[in-house]
Amino acid sequence: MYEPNNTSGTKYSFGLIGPCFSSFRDIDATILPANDKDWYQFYVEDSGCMYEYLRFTAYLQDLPANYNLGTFYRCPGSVVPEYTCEFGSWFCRITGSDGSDFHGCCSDNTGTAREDIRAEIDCPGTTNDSVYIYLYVWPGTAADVSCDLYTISYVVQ
Ligand SMILES: [Ca+2]
Ligand SMILES: [Ca+2]
Ligand SMILES: [Ca+2]
Repeated sequence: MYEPNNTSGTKYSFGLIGPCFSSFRDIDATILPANDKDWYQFYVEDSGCMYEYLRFTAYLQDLPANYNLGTFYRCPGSVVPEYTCEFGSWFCRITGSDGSDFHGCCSDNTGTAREDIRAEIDCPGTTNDSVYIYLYVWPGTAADVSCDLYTISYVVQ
């Protein structure tokens, strides 16, 4: 139901999340056919009742093969976000389908191990911490493919 979403430009958009309450969601989808990639996006609006930063947690689990998770953050305008990468995730930057940079946290454990990411995200120079969040799932190799579902669970606080 989320396809086609193989690039940052054709991501599936969930639209607006929040404001002012914790938000949870599960996404169940497949990596199929081989080399499928899945992009999702949503927008978190800061209407003044958020903390000084946005805390975002995502888990990619129930993996039938070696899949990996990236989460990328974009502040309004061209402001580059400041953020941490926790739960064993690492700072990563990739070039999107429109040629622009995506800054975020990635996790690429081996085998069918789950991928966990937590980030505290700040848009510097403004008290408005509204942020676009992108989720990116990609397979380790072309052999990492299955008709069984993976699950992304995420929490915005
Ligand atoms: Ca897919
Ligand atoms: Ca896809
Ligand atoms: Ca993995």
